[in-house]
Amino acid sequence: MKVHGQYVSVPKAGERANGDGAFVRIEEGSCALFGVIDALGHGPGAEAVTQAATACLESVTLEWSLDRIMTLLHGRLGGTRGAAATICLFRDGELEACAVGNVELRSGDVRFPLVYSAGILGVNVRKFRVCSAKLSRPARFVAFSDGISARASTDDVRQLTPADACHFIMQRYRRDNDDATVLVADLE
Ligand SMILES: [Mn+2]
Repeated sequence: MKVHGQYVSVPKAGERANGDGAFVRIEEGSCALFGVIDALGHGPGAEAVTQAATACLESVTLEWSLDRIMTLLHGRLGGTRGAAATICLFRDGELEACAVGNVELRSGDVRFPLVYSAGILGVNVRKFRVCSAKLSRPARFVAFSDGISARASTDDVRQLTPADACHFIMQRYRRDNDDATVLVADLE
């Protein structure tokens, strides 16, 4: 199994700080953790929350369950304004995903009925809902924050590399009144 992931993240028009963020961690043995984070609001305060979330996710061991990773992240963001995030853990041919708030996750290749967890990371999440799918063939996943229109389609970018797909979606579907992030991960 191999993982290839790319993302693009930009602040809202006229803003230098970015309250959105994304990361892709790939470890030997074909294990990967990746996701998109959208802190509440925008500007420097939101950017600080997203940076704290990314730092937490960059340092966590990938031997943990996704539920445990989300619980740690929730604790780390305690006392902040909070964030929405969709985080994915790919291990042994199986993808697990957990979405708190409205960061979308889509795949045109496998049925992946994501159930969103209610609440705000760092503020109030009662239960993390983790969805999983065994991948028996290559699959592409696209995650994006609400700075990207929900009309964005994974079909449009089927033939593009992950980097080109990110740029295409950003150009065509970005709403410039919010920070915007798109991440494309090919799992094969
Ligand atoms: Mn947003």
